[in-house]
Amino acid sequence: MKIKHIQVFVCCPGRNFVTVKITTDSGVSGLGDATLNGREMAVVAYLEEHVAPCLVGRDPQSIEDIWQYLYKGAYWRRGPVTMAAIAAIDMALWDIKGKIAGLPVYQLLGGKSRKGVNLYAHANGESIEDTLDKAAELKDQGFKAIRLQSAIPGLPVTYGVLGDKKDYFELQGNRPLPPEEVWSTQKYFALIADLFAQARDKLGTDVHLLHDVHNRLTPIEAAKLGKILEPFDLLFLEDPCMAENQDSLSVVRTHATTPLAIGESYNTIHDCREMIQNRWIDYIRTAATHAGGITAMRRIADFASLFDVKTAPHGAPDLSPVCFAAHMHLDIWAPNFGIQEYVGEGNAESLQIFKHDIKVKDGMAFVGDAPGLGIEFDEKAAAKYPYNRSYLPVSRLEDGTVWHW
Ligand code: KDG
Ligand code: MG
Repeated sequence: MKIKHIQVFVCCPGRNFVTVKITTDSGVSGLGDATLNGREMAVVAYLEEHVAPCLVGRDPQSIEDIWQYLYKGAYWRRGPVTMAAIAAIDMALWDIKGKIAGLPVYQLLGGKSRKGVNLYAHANGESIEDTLDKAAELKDQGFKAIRLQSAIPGLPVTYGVLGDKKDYFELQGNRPLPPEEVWSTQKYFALIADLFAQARDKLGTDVHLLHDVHNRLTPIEAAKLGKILEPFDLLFLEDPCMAENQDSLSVVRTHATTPLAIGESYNTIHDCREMIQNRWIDYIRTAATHAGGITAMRRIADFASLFDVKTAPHGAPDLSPVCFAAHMHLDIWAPNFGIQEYVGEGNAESLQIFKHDIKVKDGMAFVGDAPGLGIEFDEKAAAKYPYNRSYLPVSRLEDGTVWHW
């Protein structure tokens, strides 16, 4: 069997998604997600110009060899563009292998380690009250883990809260240039303990609470936050500080027992190796699309398991349903799986394009038994929603200094 052709589709059913389809000479095809929010077309060019021509004619079953060929062979290793391209090819090859074997991908990984995949949902509100009303609704729907984000009084827009957007699946910053947002650590600290104190009062102790800081704090501020939140028993605190220096997390660790999660923007095992082997984190949040596909995620999960670190894959609305399907197979297999981020099944436009057999009930997802990844892509429906250039926002402090978004 040989790879016959590789196509790259870009569609925008609310969010931009880059989808790779590999077709073999026997007619079997596979899908991969290559979406890199705000830099989509760089990955498209990388795939079309530099990857696809090298793969036509190769054996699609040699997943590991193709992964190594693209990673080591290019000389230029790592980075979000390269790794999103490798990831999409890798996912599509696992999809093909499953279809050839007549097995869902989780069976190829080693089978199920659990009956379903625990999810955490998002409660985002314009005030503490609004956030907690939404959290109570999610709890009633059966979610046992909820991420809380609340607008910060005195700031026009807050990360994780809708602000001027209609819904979560709408483009962020659908404007000619990146929107700019203002950040104040002081105003954030004035709100955050109250959010979690009131959450425990209203929601009780039988629900897991989570929170994403989105890299806004310095290491010592993050340590202070971890300590302040200890009484509210979070499942995890995500991205408390930017950890380009991985040992930033050791500062947080020294002062607080609030569990830490990081990794949604990391591209390889090397980006998180030190923080895993030093046990500076509790959950690794790499995504199949941004960290090199199923092959790389399996390696990260196995490495993390040696140090009691659990997996908690990124599940934002800017990862396509193809990535979510790949995560389902990894999550149901990984012996050290922790929890999966879940923002809903997507909008009506996206559901026309991506058809899958994943069922969500009582805060848990159940992966189907279709061979491969269990996801289909409707090319005609996708063509109705062309690419729409958009950017992630840029953050500035109140004095105008550019800050971490
Ligand atoms: O593209 C960036 C988003 O995916 C990110 O801001 C979402 O932090 C995020 C999360 O935890 O879902
Ligand atoms: Mg995050």
